[in-house]
Amino acid sequence: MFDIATHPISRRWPARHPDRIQLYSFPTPNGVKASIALEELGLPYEAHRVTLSDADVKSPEFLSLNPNNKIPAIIDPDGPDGAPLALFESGAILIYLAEKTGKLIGSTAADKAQVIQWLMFQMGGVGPMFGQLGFFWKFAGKEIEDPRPRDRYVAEAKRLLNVVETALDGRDWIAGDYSIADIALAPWLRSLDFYGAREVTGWADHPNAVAYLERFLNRPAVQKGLVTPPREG
Ligand SMILES: N[C@@H](CCC(=O)N[C@@H](CS)C(=O)NCC(=O)O)C(=O)O
Repeated sequence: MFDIATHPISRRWPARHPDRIQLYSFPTPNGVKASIALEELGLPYEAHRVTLSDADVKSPEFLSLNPNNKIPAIIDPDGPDGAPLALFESGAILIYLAEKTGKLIGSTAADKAQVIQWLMFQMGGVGPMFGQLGFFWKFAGKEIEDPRPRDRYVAEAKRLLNVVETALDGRDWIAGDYSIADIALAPWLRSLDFYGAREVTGWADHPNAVAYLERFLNRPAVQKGLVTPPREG
């Protein structure tokens, strides 16, 4: 059992409201999953900005919470059996928060299995592949002359986009009802715009996905979660 006040993370990012869930994050597609879920579920929380710079994510204080040096991470002071719980990996955080509240994770065992299926599809497929696409299309990897890595991730992103497009036929949300699977998936669909990769992946030719993202972005909790914690300030 630990105390938020004495946890090493608090040396750098002290809690003003230690009774609330502490969120350590930055508004990237993975980071906003946690803030959007907290907003959607109405859980009181305090957000700390941990940038992607080594000075933050590789600081001893942050590594004490996530040895994998990636945002998001949380501490729930009121975890299972009332003991504090520290957690990293956005998918694990989404499942934990949904189970804590009994919301956004399906109401039957079959629904829950579908939600987890699409959540894993995002965690193991869309996130890593779109992330690599971003690297090879927009960031440092675009200077690499060999076109094969770029082509590979463009093709994989297109393939995944088609899976999403087909799955959304006749449904508003990826697993049926709105769930943590949407909170995981939609921010990554949004990232194609940030990567300047809408055209190359044929985004506009996927009307179900386009309407889905708009539906998601219209939710007030999503709008709040997308800017929490603020990038600057
Ligand atoms: N599988 C992890 C991935 C998290 C992740 O990639 N976070 C990125 C920002 S989107 C990060 O913190 N990068 C900093 C670094 O790698 O140094 C999750 O879903 O939580």
